[in-house]
Amino acid sequence: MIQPSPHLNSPSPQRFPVVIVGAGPAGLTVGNILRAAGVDCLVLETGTREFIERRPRAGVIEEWAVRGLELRGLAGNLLERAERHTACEFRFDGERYRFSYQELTGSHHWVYPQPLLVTDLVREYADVRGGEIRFGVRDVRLHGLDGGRPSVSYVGAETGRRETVACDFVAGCDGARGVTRASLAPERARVARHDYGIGWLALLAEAPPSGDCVLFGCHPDGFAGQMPRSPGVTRYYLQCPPGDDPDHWPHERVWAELRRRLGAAGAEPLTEGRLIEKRVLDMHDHVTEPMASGRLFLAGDAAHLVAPIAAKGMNLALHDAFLLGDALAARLTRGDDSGLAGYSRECLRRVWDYQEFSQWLSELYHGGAAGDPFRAGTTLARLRRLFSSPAAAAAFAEQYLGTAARY
Ligand code: RFL
Repeated sequence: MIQPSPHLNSPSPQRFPVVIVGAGPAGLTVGNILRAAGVDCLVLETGTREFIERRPRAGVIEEWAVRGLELRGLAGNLLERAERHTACEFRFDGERYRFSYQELTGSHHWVYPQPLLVTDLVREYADVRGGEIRFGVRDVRLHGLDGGRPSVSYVGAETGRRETVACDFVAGCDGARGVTRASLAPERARVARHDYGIGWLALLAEAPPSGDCVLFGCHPDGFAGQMPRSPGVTRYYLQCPPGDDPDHWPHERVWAELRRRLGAAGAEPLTEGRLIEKRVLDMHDHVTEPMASGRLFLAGDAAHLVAPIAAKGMNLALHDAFLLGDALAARLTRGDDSGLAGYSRECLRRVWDYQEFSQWLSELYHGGAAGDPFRAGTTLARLRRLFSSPAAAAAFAEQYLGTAARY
């Protein structure tokens, strides 16, 4: 709901052309693009700088997204430190099936932990490009989005007082649990939802990866995955009931299940390590359409959540941010409105494509464990087809890497 105009009790009301709510990959990328174009903006973030620089999440970044960051001067550390991945491996029916997508397409994935990317983006925004950012803010509210004079108010971390900032545009980049999405007029925005009815136990292990690539175990007892993050830290996933309690998964049980579900003839034994993160994620998606209303533009998880099944969420957040940053800069420096007018439509094409791929992939991962012999049969056929049909392999590679010529 749009809040009524607040009582202006900030000592010195301030003005920025753009207020960005949320300092995740989406918000910080928009901020960096605006600063590079000489546009002033303010980022408001509920967490502390230390918190956002450490929060573990994504790792897989697609090549087009890395090139987009590079084009905007934001990929220096990433290009130096990220790992290049050229293949993934499926394990099913007790066998290993390597899928060498680089051999097939010439394209690859990058693996760079999200906290490192966020650290790079904050440093560039605040310390290099002189962007303004306020951490630890509370109770952010948006006002007057439908008129020509919107504003954002929040309770400041140090002052404990409500501050108000006038602006021309608000970028809602505050993630899936943020507040900006709720400010879209309900009669103008539709939220489409999908619930997979599946949980994943998301784990981070203090251990080097077991093998040189991403592993997908499609097992009758449930999916298991391994995603290398860095030489000393590896992410694992185990399918579990939605809403399961992570305490049901002590160290021994986790490693026994991972060994079983990722086991295959000739596979290296898993390298075990201390579990430094253990949480249950319920797999669901949602998409808000359109992603804009009045002076508010949503980007990233604030607009669309895609379950981490296909490792797409941060990639979509970056895609939105490139479009929104460029569109706002064009509007504010040249009066060119075309980017903002087409923003939502342009983002949603890739968003829906990635949502559809996640659904397709979900059946590949989970169909064999659904307890339904018919689904187990079709899932096995789908898996085998990837390794017997060059056309199916090429289609999978294109979606996995996000390399379609058009969305
Ligand atoms: P973020 O990263 O959630 O950032 C939002 C920021 O907004 C702040 N915030 C607020 N600030 C001000 N006022 C409020 N009211 C606020 N409410 C929240 C938050 O503190 C935060 O700093 O959203 P953004 O920028 O849209 O980025 C999205 C990505 O973080 C997300 O899609 C990915 O992490 C998803 N994801 C993956 N994506 C990939 O592309 N590749 C992957 O390999 C991948 N792996 C993953 C993932 C997500 C995971 N989890 C935890 C759901 C693995 C996991 C386990």
